[in-house]
Amino acid sequence: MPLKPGTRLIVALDLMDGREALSIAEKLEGIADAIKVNYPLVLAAGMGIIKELKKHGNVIADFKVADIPNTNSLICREAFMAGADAIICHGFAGSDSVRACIGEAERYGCEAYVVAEMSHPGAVEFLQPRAFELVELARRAGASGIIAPATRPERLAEIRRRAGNMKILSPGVGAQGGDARKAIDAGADFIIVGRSIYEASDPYKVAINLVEQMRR
Ligand code: O7M
Repeated sequence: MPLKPGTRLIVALDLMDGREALSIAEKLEGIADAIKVNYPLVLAAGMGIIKELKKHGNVIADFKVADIPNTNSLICREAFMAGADAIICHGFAGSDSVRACIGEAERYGCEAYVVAEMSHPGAVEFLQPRAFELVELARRAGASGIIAPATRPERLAEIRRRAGNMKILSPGVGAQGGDARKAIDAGADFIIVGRSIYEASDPYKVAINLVEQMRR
């Protein structure tokens, strides 16, 4: 199902234990607009975890796909067949590689998102100087949205101006120092939050608090 802004919260479950991930997903049902799975969880628990998590909401497969078009297609197909609603790919591999992901997404009635600029400090070395071009590449290829950093709200705002109708998913809130409200004010449609939710003694409380900050 396409991602629609409800609470605007996407929870990143970067856990190494499938049962723990499922237990948190269950607690957050209805609060998170989607659950994001990345390699740590899939490598530890297997691709079957995607179907299990789907019982509690939309699942985004954050495999940051960055290969030749044929390999990208094969990876996306596996993710969608496993039940993912969306895939995340890198744009730096080029427009043909991105189009391969979008093509598979369309075939399965799913979505593809492209990383424009990452949230960590090292992103300024290679990604940031080309981020606006990556936004343009994603827009032209027909991506559903892009990834832009909550850790740099001023960059997020610049990227929003260039993103047209594309949705912006913004990681970096909490553990990486970004702020939910500032990310939304800068133009993010969704925030992606991992550690500050799944490492909390009460993940529900932290999640609700973030959602309230974004509503204010
Ligand atoms: O809140 P955290 O820092 O524990 O987790 C953030 C999540 O977002 C984690 O799953 C990262 O892999 C992901 N992420 C970033 O932190 N920075 C990025 O630039 C991009 C992503 C991401 O989700 O890309 C799709």
